[in-house]
Amino acid sequence: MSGTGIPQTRDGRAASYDVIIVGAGFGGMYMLHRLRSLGLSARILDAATGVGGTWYWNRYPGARCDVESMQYSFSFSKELQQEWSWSERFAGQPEILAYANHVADRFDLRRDIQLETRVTAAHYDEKARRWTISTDRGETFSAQFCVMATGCLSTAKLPEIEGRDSYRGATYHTGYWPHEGVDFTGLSVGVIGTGSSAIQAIPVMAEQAAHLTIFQRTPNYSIPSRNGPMTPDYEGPWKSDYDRRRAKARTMRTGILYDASDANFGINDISAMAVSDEERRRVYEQRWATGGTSFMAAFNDLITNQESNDTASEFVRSKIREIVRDPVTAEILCPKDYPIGTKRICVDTDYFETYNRPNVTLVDLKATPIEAITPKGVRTSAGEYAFDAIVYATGFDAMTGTLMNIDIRGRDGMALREKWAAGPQTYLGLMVAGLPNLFMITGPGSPSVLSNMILSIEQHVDWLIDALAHMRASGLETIEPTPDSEVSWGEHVNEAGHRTLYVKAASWYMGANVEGKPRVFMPYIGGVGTYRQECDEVAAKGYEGFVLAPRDAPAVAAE
Ligand code: NA7
Repeated sequence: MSGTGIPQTRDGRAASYDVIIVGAGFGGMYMLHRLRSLGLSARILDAATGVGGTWYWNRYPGARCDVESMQYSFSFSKELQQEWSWSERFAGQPEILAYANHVADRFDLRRDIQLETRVTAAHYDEKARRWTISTDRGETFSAQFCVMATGCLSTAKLPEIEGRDSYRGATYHTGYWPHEGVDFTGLSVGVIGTGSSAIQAIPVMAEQAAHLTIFQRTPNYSIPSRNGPMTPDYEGPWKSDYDRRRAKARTMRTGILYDASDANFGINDISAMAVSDEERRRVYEQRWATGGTSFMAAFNDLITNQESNDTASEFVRSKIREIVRDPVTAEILCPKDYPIGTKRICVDTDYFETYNRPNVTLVDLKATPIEAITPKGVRTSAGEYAFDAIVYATGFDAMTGTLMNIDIRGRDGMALREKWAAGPQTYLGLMVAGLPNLFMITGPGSPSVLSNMILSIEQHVDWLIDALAHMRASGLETIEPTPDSEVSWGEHVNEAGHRTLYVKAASWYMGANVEGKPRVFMPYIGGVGTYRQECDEVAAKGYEGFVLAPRDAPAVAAE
């Protein structure tokens, strides 16, 4: 407390705000920017030493976005999108982090961002109708609103393997990569995991390390990115047609235009089973040659029809067998027990080709499981492998992990950890019943990880800003979903998931990569365009499904 009696933080600033935002990634920064236009006081808290969120942490070699740079970027400022130039079709992590820093400077955001501060708790004070937010620095902040811009893949996960801490060499997790980089020259390195992060890192690491041994539990489908330098011919039409293209992208299922010059924007709106074998193969070959996630838009039923999906899965397997020279290795790399696209499809540069290198070995953990990490390396049922370093590319406690790590307590002391014990429950992925005035950006129950994240961030923030503006104009103090609206939204999200093949895979979308985590399909697969309409309709109907209470309302919201 200061001498004036106003609570202050360690840098002597006020500790009381209209809004506390947790997270200085793209979601938190855009929220802060928009809040300023409403005249609300706000502060971002983030554990990192810099802005950028996921792009701050994920610095592993080869880290790259799988959405094209012209689209994985903010649309809210015409000046920003015109003045920024991307150097590649798919930007690498350093460039995306530079962009995040540019955004922080260009919009003068840093003065309201407090770094090196991890939020540990957020408790709702029903009497004051405010949130008390505590940090690992021993500070407490008070705010009317709390915005969790905490990202979907921000809690890295180490595997629970016996002896993990006994290893004497260096260990790294792709999601917490050292900022100074790692030089693997001349080293023998083990990599555990073959998800997106590993698939990007392995080709780069293999060029440096003396020997790379990859431990694969589940093979992944991966499509070549065909990444390359940005050319004026590509950038020009985007920049001169940005408004129309962005507007169109907002209506798409994933928020991405796969081919902006195509009348149907790269979506082939026909079933894979409605064409001949030759035509199907031609389409897949063409998508393979173009590269990127547009492969999954080759036909309109690849994620809903098993028979159609089988044709795409088999095509990718045929490509793996073509590329990888050793037939035994090729077979181990071929995914066979889940439909393509139902674990996040990977996008790579020379991933399968890397297995043709003499300094790369693949270990099939299905045949020879890991028994332990030893002081020297990794022991499988077939023997021990000694390494100078082990890289864990073992993923994240996705979508809910970061929120569950914060002690969030709402009305009547209700703990989010308990409420979500059987899986996340939200209304629109934006709010939780019992947590008034606490918002999530791209929370579970919204399209989030199934979409172009920056586009979805903008949609959530814009919706929230409209809601806050409405509340201010109408003298309203709190907003909170009703339990009924939360239940029916949950059913809608679940039904949408079960209409697809996604539920057939043991993916992090389903919580399957974390022991004991409930198996629930967490993102909303109704599509970005549909979801936007649903959110807009809710707002147009006076925030249907929410209770909005005026300043002098009794402390407990009525339904
Ligand atoms: P992922 O996609 O969750 O991949 C993690 C990988 O680690 C995956 O291959 C796992 O195999 C493997 N894994 C996890 N635990 C173990 C143990 N105990 N033993 C062996 N292998 C293990 O994480 P990423 O970081 O690659 O990508 C996450 C997202 O970030 C990605 O989708 C993009 O959106 C960006 P499993 O499949 O579980 O058998």
